[in-house]
Amino acid sequence: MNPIIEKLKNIIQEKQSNLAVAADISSAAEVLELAEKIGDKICILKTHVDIFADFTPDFPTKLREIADRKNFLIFEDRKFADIGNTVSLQFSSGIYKIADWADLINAHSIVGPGIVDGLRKANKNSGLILLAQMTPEGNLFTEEYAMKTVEMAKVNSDFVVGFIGSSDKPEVMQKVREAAGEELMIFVPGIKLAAGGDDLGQTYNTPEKAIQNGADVIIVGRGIFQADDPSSEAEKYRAAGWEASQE
Ligand code: 5BU
Repeated sequence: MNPIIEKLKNIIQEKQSNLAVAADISSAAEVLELAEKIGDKICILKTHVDIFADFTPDFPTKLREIADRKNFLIFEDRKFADIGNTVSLQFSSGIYKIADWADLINAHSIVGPGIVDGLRKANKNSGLILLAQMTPEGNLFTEEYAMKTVEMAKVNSDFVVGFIGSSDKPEVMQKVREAAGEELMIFVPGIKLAAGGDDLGQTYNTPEKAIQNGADVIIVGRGIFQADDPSSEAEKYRAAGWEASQE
């Protein structure tokens, strides 16, 4: 088992928070400000570092300092999707050097187990999340694909920590939950207190629904960082996610 799983489960219990915030802001400086504001409420801060206009190599160092002080993990949502050799380079090299700082990363299983091996080759201390499902309308993920992804995770459980799941096909997520066993975790984006969608195909479900379907961690982006007061909004999602998990 990847030790990141135990670390994350401890954070969730200690902070009574299964909330991950997706900081999809195009300024690294603003992401650091957001992390200071909401850091006490979350178990994970999820980044897309390739959207920053102002990325510098000290961003991960600064975010790490906040993460350690406020006790949350950093998840770089890079969604690797290439041959093993290429993803190994994308993970370790370039401007971002994700392997040096991300606690969690994710990858598409569509390319086969070589992607897991390629990422493992460059891995230092990260845990890998495989995409068993996605949230957008009209996505091509099927039940068979999700279950094969679970199999791929199980034979790589030294490195893989769990799955991205989606409430848009709740029956599939429930099957993933059953097949995943106790250790592997399910991370679910597409969460808002008011269900619905956006104008680009995103689908939203409530924290309660995601947790009922088997989510261990709920991922909320615009619902929190676009609020007038992200900190009090994060507290609402933290409470909703935690209370649902206790039922
Ligand atoms: P939102 O603002 O709460 O819609 O942001 C959702 C985040 O989760 C965003 O960073 C997406 O890249 C991410 N995401 C998703 O929405 N759906 C998926 O299936 C996966 C990731 Br995988």
